[in-house]
Amino acid sequence: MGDVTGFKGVRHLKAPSRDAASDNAPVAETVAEVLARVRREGDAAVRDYSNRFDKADLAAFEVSAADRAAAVDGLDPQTRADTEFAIANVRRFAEAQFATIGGLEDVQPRPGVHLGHRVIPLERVGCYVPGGRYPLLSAPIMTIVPAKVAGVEEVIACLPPNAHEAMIAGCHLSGADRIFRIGGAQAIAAMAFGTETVPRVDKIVGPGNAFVNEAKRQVFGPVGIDQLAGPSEIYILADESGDAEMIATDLLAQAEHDVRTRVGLITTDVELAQAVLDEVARQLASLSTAETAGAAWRDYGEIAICADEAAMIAYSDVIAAEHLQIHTLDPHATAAKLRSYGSLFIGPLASVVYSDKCAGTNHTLPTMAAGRYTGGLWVGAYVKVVTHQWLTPEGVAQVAPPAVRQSASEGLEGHRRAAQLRLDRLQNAGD
Ligand code: HSO
Ligand code: ZN
Repeated sequence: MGDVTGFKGVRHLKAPSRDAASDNAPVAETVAEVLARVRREGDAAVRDYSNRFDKADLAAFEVSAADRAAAVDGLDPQTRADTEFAIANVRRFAEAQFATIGGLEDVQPRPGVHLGHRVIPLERVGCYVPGGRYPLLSAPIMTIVPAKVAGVEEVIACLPPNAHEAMIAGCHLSGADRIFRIGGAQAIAAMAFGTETVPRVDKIVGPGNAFVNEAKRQVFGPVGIDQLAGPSEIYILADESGDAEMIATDLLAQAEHDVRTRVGLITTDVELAQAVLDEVARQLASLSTAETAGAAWRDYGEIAICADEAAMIAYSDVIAAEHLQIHTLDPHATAAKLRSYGSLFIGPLASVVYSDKCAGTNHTLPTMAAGRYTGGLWVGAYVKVVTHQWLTPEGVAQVAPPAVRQSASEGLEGHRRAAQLRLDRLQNAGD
């Protein structure tokens, strides 16, 4: 066991053998081509790419009201009830979060200088709903429900043509205004530029494969995006109170997503580290998704042993895992010391799987250390906070003279004139 990280107080029982960030597929060129063609040719290009990439030959991209109803009818009653349970929880939490985002009416940094801000929902948002090997029924809920809570007028959902029917039901029950069977980079292009049938949106949210991600990166600017989603991640911080079976189970629960899932244990307890290593191997033997989970564990699995809690926290903050579980004697005290993560799971009863599915916090979270500068998708991502001001003559008397001087010293004569003009007008009016 060497100090592979070079991180003080941290050594590895198992180090990852690959670096997720450097594994980017060479997709940029293909994506640029798709974007340019959809922009130029609209629906015709979308149709062509759907044929080519998704083997889909659809008469219409948009899911009709009848097809939406059929998809919902096709859900078995328990799945429908579980979906509605999840929607209700995500909505309640989003509503409570929304209540914390307030307008600001009248702040006066100086007499007569009135400043404020307004919270304005985006007009039209596009939610990309991934297909993937397993239909994640909670995926449409996490992007569509908070958009509606924020007051977005029109929420568009795009999902691959071959996506499971239940995903269409999920989009409908979550409140999508329009649903299109379009996937991949062509979906991002259609929503970013607009086509004959797909309206142009103001912001695109939701995770997807490497092509979707790259497409979001390339369209960003004229259209907003939430974040770039990498493969899922779970890290667990544990001391001697950690339960090896539970920790291994939770690690493998996310490892089964993708062969590039990053999973790790950061612990102060050497015996627990060894027990988790053994337990992962034992559980993999009977896990039906072991091919994926095992590969992820082999390449990206990590068990780091820390000299003390401070080293554990410092190391965890550098990793900034998408999901971070805390299994320590005083998990709330540990939680209070952390500052970089996507979402936190405090104590052994809080498992990532509950939040993945239905607890109510959003499961669209920052990966690849983006947790150092952002949290996950939330209702606040669907609004703009925009400022305004108005001035009285007293306010002009306050701000004009410094603005005149600053403009003059910067050599900006036009600015100086505009700043001076109001002073002159007020002066003349007073004469
Ligand atoms: N862990 C995934 C979300 C998910 N997993 C949904 C299962 N269902 C990304 O946070
Ligand atoms: Zn998951």
